[in-house]
Amino acid sequence: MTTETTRLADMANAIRALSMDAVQAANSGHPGMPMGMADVATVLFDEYLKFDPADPHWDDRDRFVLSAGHGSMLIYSLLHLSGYAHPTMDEIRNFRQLGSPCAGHPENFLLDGVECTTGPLGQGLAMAVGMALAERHLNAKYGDDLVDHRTWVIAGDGCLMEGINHEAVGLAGHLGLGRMIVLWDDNNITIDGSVELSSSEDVEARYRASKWHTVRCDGHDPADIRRALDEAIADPRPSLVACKTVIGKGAPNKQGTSATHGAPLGAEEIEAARKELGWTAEPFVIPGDIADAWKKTGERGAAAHQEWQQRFDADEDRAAAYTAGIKLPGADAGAVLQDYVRGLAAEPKKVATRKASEMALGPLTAAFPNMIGGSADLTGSNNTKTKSTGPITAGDYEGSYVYYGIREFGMAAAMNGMALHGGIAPYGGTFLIFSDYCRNAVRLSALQQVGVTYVFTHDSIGLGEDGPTHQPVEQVMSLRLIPNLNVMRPCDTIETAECWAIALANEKTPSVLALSRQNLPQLRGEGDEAWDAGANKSAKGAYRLKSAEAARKVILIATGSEVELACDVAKSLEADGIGADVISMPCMELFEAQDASYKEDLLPNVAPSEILRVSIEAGVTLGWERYTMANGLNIGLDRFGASAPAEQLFERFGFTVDAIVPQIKAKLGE
Ligand SMILES: Cc1ncc(C[n+]2csc(CCOP(=O)(O)OP(=O)(O)O)c2C)c(N)n1
Ligand SMILES: [Mg+2]
Repeated sequence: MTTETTRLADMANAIRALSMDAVQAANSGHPGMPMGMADVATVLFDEYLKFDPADPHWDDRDRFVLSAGHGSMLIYSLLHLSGYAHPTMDEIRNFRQLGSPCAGHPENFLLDGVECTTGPLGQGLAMAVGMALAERHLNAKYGDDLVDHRTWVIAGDGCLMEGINHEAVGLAGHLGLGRMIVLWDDNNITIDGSVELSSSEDVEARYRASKWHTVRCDGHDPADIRRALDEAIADPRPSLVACKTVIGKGAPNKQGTSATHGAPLGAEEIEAARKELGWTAEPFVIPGDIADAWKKTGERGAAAHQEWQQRFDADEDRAAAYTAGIKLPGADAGAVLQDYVRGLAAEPKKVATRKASEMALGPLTAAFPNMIGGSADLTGSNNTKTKSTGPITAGDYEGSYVYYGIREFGMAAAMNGMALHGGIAPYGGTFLIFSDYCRNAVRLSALQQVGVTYVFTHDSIGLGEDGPTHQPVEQVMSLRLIPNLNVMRPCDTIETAECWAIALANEKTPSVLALSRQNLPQLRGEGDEAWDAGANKSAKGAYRLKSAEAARKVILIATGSEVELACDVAKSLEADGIGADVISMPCMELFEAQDASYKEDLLPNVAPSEILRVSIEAGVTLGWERYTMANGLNIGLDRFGASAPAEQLFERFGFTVDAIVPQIKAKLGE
């Protein structure tokens, strides 16, 4: 072996040793994948990846995504060995233990260098599509001098088998994202055993059919890996590099079998592997010359980083334009909407909240060119496109609207990738009912703390004739179950604008806007003539829209399209001398975050016999008891809808003054 081959083999074996020892110490984890892909990852980091451990946030770094997140010890080893401040060796020793940033699967919020949270197979690769798209978009705007990086992915058989892979690959191929390169750990093994048990697919043919370039290599031969990577870089299409590997490579008795996938190798096999690899160092000790080799690898990118900084500094105007252009809207969104909202106060508009969203997006997308919108083939229904948002195409990445096609999951994951890349505020639409198609990506938005805005329209039986397959019943409430997700269901034009301002202001919390298909009257306006961001009532999650006139006996709590109904119910009750507050609650999560006195003011803690609390929402009632309490009244829909015009459905399912008022009176004993 040449010294160069020995150097690379030693470096790869350091990954193998750390991986098997950390998994053994934790008595849980996945040694097979890191051991199998150690050689490929070593070549990638040593010669190809543009990165600088001294500044993990350097904008023009290559993005590296470990889509096969179960192989987390691979990325922890790479980060540690190449000189990132974290993880430290102690943190690796505490792999999978409470307090260690070396979590079971890589979490973007725990470690610099972990670009996204992976583990749910397929989504890392799909997020990488968004990262690669963000790079091309910013490159089109600011040029090669400032934006010129690649997106590298390590993916396993599982990532390529998942349905989302089809969506991601289709989108990347269509958009010609040639700077995305997927290194497939083609080891022919999954948990159950051989891939042949479950798949006969010609993966490469599928990729080629989707306008990808494919190439194969021996994943244990550095020269062959280099050849394939060079070919992938040279090809203008996105590339799939099928790296033929042996899972668990180096463990003499278990390698090549699913036994190495997700269990410690055991003391005996680790002993045998140490012999096989010629690795004599103690667990968690890296011999000096190998540590030095890795350190050099980590220092390689400093020069490129410096050159980038010089280019950045050389042109002040360009640097300023870039810095301003990648700044997220944040709290400025409220200011941008001010004149628009004041205009609504002066001149109310009766429109669907999906239309109100489009109206708010008008000034927002004009003011913030880095808002990248899109829809999963429902642009005209989701009202997500504005005059300012031209399409992004393979020939022109400068636009700011993505035609995602019928790829809800792919869209949501790509939006996560764009947000994680940085410099972009993504939003995208589909019907609320199909939020279930992309739900795990919505969950990952929340877990990863990224500011993605989901424009989910057609939010109830109010969509009418399309029927129960399309009518959300449980979706709004079930989205509320996801931590760190603001689920907002505005009732009119002004609340919709307020919700947009909230969504953009919360850069670490994603938002769902649940919007109506049907027109809704504008209930707000009075007192909003001088609206500004500080007057955003929706920001408290709930507020009193109307106060009881007669002695208060009822508090009506409603969201979205049912706030109008709550107002009508209140009017009817007042006519009979029963005082009723109406509380609009566009966002439960934000209301929960308010202090006790604000909550107590809205929902005083008195017995239902004194003040009855009633919720009205055209969806499942489960969960509303939190606000209406044991003896409250919950008006909702605990069954599937039906196919008919919306007005008939609201009538049929009891969302009328005539149906609700008697129930309230009965509860009050009147
Ligand atoms: C969406 C999803 N489904 C199932 C799993 C559980 N899981 C983790 S790894 C794995 C097998 C993956 O096989 P492969 O990608 O070939 O990994 P290898 O065994 O080669 O390391 C499965 C089913 C998961 N993490 N995500
Ligand atoms: Mg596999």
